[in-house]
Amino acid sequence: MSDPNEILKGLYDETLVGNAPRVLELTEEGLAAGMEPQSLLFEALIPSLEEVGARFERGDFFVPEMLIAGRAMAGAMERLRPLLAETGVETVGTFLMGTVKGDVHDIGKNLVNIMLEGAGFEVIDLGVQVAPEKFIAAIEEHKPDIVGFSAFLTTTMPMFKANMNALEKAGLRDQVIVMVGGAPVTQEYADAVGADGYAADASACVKRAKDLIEQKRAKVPA
Ligand code: B12
Repeated sequence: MSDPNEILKGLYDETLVGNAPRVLELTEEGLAAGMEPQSLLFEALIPSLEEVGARFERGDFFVPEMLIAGRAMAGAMERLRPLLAETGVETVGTFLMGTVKGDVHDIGKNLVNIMLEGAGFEVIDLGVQVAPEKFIAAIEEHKPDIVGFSAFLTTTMPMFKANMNALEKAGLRDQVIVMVGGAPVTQEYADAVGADGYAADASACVKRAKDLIEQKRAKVPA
């Protein structure tokens, strides 16, 4: 198969049913046909996962379906990662990232990481279910420019506030820029917890992260 539209449709359909081997094959076929990695991601893989979420909401899909679709997408992401994150770019800053405690969703976070790496950030990923103490220890160790908290559940979003409190308590709040994000997060929520920045998607996150670093560097004399 080498027709781009058929490849995109195939990727969408096979991600929806969680056929990981076929998703990987189609990803290879798309790349071999000269398609852009971004096109595979934004025109097929992400819309498919959005449909998975919609079906879950309607009660047509359950957790296992969500899980296998997520795995199928993650397999393709592994293949696309080095292509999306072009190397050789000067380091813009250090970004420490993690999914908050109680939350295992990591596809959105991983996508943000890939885009940040591609834009020249050094990314330190703490993984999922990251407790406030772990964020604090990692900030003390790595001294990042930015820490990012990712949450995909309305029930885990309050962990942002818990993390902010832990930062205050450790005396680190002024030393690091805080960004928050994840499917249910809004600018209003980010403001309410006192974060410095929010972004709805990976490319907006890269832009906002760069702006926040520039603003901070402009304030602090070198
Ligand atoms: C795949 C998936 C799963 C997989 C996760 C696999 C994995 N490794 O991530 C599994 C099956 C494990 C899962 C489990 C659950 N899930 Co789930 N899951 C999803 C699904 C279908 C896709 C999520 C996803 O990866 N989307 C793709 C990415 C690319 O999303 P994105 O939002 O566009 O990401 C961008 C932004 O959010 C932003 N961003 C992300 N992180 C950050 C961080 C920062 C700092 C910034 C600035 C930006 C940023 O940039 C990203 C890239 O552009 C969503 C549905 C949906 N539409 O979101 C439900 C969804 C998130 N899950 C949901 C639920 C309810 C659950 C469960 C509670 C189900 C259950 N009963 O067990 C459990 C919870 C487990 C837990 N404790 O965490 C609900 C949440 C509802 C709510 N209001 O809280 C959703 C919305 C489904 C629904 N419509 O009901 N899930």
